[in-house]
Amino acid sequence: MTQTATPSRYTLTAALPYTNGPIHIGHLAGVYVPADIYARFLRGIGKDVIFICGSDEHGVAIPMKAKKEGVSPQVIIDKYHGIIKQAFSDFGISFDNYSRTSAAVHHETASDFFKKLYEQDDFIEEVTEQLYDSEAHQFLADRFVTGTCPKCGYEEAYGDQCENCGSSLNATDLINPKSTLSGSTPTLKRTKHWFLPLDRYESFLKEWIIEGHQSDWKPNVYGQCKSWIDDGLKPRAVTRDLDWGIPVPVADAEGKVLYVWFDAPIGYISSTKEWAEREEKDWEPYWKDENTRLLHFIGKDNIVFHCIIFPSMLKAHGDYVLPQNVPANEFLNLEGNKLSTSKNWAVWLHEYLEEFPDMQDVLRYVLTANAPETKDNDFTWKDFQARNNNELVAIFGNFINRVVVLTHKYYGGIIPEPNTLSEVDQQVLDALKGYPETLANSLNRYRFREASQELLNLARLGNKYLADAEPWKLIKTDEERVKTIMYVALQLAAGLAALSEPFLPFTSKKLKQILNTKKLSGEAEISWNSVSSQDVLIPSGHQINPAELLFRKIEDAEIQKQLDKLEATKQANAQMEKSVTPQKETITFDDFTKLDLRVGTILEAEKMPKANKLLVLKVDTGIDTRTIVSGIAESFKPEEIVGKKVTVLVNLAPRKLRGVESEGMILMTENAEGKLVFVNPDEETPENGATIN
Ligand code: B3M
Ligand code: ZN
Repeated sequence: MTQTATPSRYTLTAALPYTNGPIHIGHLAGVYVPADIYARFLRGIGKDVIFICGSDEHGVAIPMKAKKEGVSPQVIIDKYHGIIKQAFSDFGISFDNYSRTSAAVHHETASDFFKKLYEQDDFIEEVTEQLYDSEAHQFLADRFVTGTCPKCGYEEAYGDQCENCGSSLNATDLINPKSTLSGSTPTLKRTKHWFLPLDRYESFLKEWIIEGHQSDWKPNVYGQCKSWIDDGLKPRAVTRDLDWGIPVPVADAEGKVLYVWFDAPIGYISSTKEWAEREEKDWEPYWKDENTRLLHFIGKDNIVFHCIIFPSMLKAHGDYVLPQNVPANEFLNLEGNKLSTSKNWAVWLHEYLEEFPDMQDVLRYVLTANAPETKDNDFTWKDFQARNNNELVAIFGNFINRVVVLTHKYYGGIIPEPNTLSEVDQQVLDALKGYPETLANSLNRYRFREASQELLNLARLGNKYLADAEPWKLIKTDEERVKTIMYVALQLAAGLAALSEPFLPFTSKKLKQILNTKKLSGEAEISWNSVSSQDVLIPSGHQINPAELLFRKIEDAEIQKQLDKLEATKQANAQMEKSVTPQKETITFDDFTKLDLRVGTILEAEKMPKANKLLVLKVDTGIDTRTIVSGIAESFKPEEIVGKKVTVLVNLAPRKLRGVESEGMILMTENAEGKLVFVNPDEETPENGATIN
C-alpha cells in the first residue's frame, strides 16, 4: 500500500522492553526519548497521533531470569512491568497506552494473526533437526544457546540473533553452539515448527525498501536491510518448543509457543486495541488506513525484526499498512564501555529519578544532545554535568531568569507596553517566528540532536539580544526603550515555553507557570503553531508569576558519587569474572541424593609433615571419628580450627594422601580475597551427624 504525503493520522510505536530488567539510559537514548519528542511534537502541531508501547513478556530471557532468581516467570514479569511502567511515567514518556504481551487482548490478537497466516498457507510446516540439550531435556533456541555468529564471527551470538551485527539467525546457524542451561554441546533432535518463508517476500522487500525507502530511511537502517536482502533471506521458524509464551493456536502443536519476535510486534496492535477500548475509539484506522503513517522507534538490534520480518507478516496478513519509517538509533555506551544489564553496567532510569529528583529534563536533554543517531556514542557523567551547567543553566535558564527578574524589578511582573520596534527588535521577532519550521524540519527527519541544539539557539538569541540591548543600563536613561526590549524578550521566553515542550516537558510546564500563560485569554496555552502564526504570544498588561530557577548547577561531588558507584560495579564485576567458575554439567536429583553430607566437628588438627598445604584432621562426623586430610594449611593454623563445626561429605571413597588414608571431604569455598573459608552449617546446628540436604 502506498501512503499519501500528508497523513491523516500517525501511529508511533516504541520497542516493547523485555520485562527481565529495568530501563537504562541506552534504552532511553536509543528509543524512548526520541519517540516521545516526536509524539509530543506531532501533538503540539495538532496532529492525530497515538504513541503505543508495552512490556514484552515472552521469550527465553524471562524464564532464564526466573530460574536464576528461583521464582516463576510471572513473578519476574509482574516485577519489571511495574518498575518499567512507573519509571516511564515519572520520566514523562507520554505513551497513549502502555500494555503488556501477557494481556489477554494480546494473546487473542497474536493467536488470530497466526491463524490467519496459517489458514492462508503462508507458513511452511516442517519437521527439522533443532539444537537440543540432552542433559536439560530442553530444545535450545534464542538465548538458551550461544555460539559464533556465522556472519561476523561474534562469539556470544544468540540462537535467534547476533547482537553484534544484528543478524537474524536460526540456532543451527551458530558455529560451536553451547547450551546456556548446562554448558554442554547441543545435540540435534527432530521437531516440528512453522516457518515464515522470508525468501518468498524478497521481491516485495526489494521493491518496498531497496527502491522505495532509499531516500527517507536512515542510512544505518537502509544499509542493514539492503545487506540482508542482498545476502538472501531464509525461512524463519516462528514457533518454539517452550512452555513460556503464547501457545501455537493450531492442532498438533502441544508444547509449542509463538516465537517471541513473532508475537511481540503484534503487541503494538494489541496495545492500540486496548487504548481504543478505553478511549472509545476505533483502532483499525490507525493500523489499516493507508493515510496512516506508521513509525517504529527502535534500537539497531531490532532493525531486522521491524523492517524485514514484521513487514513480511503484515504483508502476508494483508489488512495492515506498512511502516513508513523505522528511525532506529545506534547504541549508547557508558563511560567507554558497553551498557550491560547482566553486568549492572548501566544508569538505571528508576535509580536516576531517585538520585536526581525533578531533573528528568536534564537527562532527556543530555541523551538527546548526545544521541547515537548515526553511530554508537558514549555517555559520561562529566558531559552530563557540563551540558547541564554550561547549556541548560547558563544559556536557557539564565535567559529566562534575567527576563523574569527584570520584569518584576522594573514593572512588578506586568508585561510592559512596547514602543516602536527597532530593526533589531523586528529581526529578533521574525527569527522567533521561523523557529517552529526550523525545529520541525529537523524533527521530521528524526534529527533530534540537531533539533535540540536549534532550541538552545533560540535561548542563545535571547541572551545575545539582552546582552546587546543592556536594559539594566538603559533603564537609567531610556525607560521607554527598556519597555520594548523587555516586551520582545518576553515574547522569546513565551516561544521557548511552547517550543521546548517536546524536548523538556517538565521545564516547559514550569516556564508556562512562571509566565502565567493559563491566564491568557483565548489561547489556554501558548501553542507550537502560535509561535509562527501570532505576532503577540504574551500581551502587554499580562501579569507573570515570580521567578523560579528552571535548572540548578550540578556539583562535582554529585558526579563523583556516580563515578564511584560505577567504579564499585567495575570492581565487583572483576571479582565475579575472576572467581566465578562456569556451572558444571547438570546432574539429576538422583545423582544429588547419592551425596551424604553431614555436620561434623574438628576434634584435632595437625600439619602434614613435608606438605605445605595439607592438614590432618580428626573429625567427629556423628557416625564416627575419622581422619580427613584437607588442603587448608595455607589458610588456617591447626590450633585455630579445633572445635569448628564443618560440613563433611562422608561417603566419598577413601583415598591415601602422602600415606595417610583420608575418609571424606570437608566442604570449603573461597572468599573475595582468595582465602579458603569453611562452608559452615549454621553454628546453631544441634549436633554432629545432622544430615544436610
Ligand atoms: N523486546 C527489546 C529488545 O530487543 C524487544 C523489542 C520488541 S519490540 C516488538 O531489547
Ligand atoms: Zn554477527
